[in-house]
Amino acid sequence: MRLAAVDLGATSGRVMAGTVGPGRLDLEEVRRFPNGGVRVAGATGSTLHWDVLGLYREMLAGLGDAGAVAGVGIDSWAVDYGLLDADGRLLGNPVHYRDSRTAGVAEFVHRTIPARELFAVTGLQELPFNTLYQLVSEGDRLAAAEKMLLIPDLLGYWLTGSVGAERTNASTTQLYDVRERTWAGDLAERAGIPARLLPPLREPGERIGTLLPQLAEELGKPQLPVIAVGSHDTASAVAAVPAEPGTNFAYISSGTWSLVGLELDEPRLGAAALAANFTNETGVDGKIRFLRNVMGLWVLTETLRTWATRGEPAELATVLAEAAAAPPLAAVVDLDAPEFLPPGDMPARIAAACRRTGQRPPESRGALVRCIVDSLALAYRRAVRQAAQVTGRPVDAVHLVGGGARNDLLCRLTADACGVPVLAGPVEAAALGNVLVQARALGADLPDLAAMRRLIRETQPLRRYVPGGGNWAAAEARLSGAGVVA
Ligand code: LRH
Repeated sequence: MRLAAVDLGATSGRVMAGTVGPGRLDLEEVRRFPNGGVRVAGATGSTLHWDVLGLYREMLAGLGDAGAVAGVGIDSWAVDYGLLDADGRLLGNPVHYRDSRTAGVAEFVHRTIPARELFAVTGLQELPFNTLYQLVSEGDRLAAAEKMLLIPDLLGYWLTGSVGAERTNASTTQLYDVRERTWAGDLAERAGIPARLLPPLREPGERIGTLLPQLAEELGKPQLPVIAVGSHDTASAVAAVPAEPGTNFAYISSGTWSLVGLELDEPRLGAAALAANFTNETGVDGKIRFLRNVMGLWVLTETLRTWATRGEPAELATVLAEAAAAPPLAAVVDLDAPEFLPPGDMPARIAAACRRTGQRPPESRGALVRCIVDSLALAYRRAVRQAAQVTGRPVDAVHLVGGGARNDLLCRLTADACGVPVLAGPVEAAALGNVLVQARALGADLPDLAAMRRLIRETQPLRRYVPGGGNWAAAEARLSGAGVVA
């Protein structure tokens, strides 16, 4: 069975064709295209948007190139959305979660709904860009809106004309009641968000519809079913973690963001989870993704972009090789600090963070990249340990999936920092999870997550890293500036 997976990340999107059969799972890249923010100046300051129509065009081109497929599923980064009016027209261009429009909004909302209450209902990590805060920042514009569609649901709507909200992504909005498994409509209304905006929920594996006749004709794909998958890319990626049943594993979905945590059957909504700022997102088959958002490879990508705009471009492979040769743990920064969230000059921000904590800023490119990768591994260590602590579940191995699994230095340092073996791969976990959920919906013999994961283990190349050394505990202490002589 051949299926098309549309997988949209914050820095690149792709259309993949996956072939699934007994003991068989192949993925072929049909089309890859860049994605990112588009800054548009306005009378009251600039706004960082997504080019959602550009993504739609690329998706269609990719579907055209994919040839004969039995289904299509779409997953993307979470939290962002388009608003539709009563006639189903898009109201304005979707805004990027890294835009500054949500500055101070969380604090404003907490005056009406305390953070503790928000967490008790939604189980979500406090992030300034949660959909709840983004919607509140729309102000009066919400009056004109009839429905809010998350990005994959919006693209699915354009393909089929069917309005809905796929559950895994809905669970990232901070408007979803994680215990009741429904929208938290009352909570939305109290925050000033009309509950009518929240579309009916749909499950991963549900059929959204078939291609609208005009598109079906344009693409030469009559009656092509569009299937809801784990439309949150992280939900799809976690579904594709090749864990063996019965093992105590943590996962790291490592891309623009790094999502670090455990798979649970029930949410953790207690004080310890709140204090550790963990999230309880919903996974495929009703699992809970108990995880923390760690800033991720974004800081490295943005560093390369900064160098390129200065006319000093660098190849990723070259700077990673220099980083591997640079002294370990010479300087580390807290990548979760808010200053690393917006686009900008990361090398300058890293240097400032080093100075603030009494460390000497990296002096070469290799040292700077080493600082980023060391800091990322350190953030993984903290999140893995906290997840184990808060849940009382030991972690015996870490599965690292997504683009980061390609980064040998990162995988090695993650094993060192976490002190347990790291299994790296698959790189295209989100697309594979997308394909597998579609395949099951269309009748493949993949009854549960264990069967999907077995197929990944049997078919995808994985690499194993055993922990080496490094004084990670001391490095961790340095993040706060403790114990350092400047
Ligand atoms: C990763 C991701 C993550 C979200 C962020 C906005 O792509 O979906 O899980 O928190 O983007």
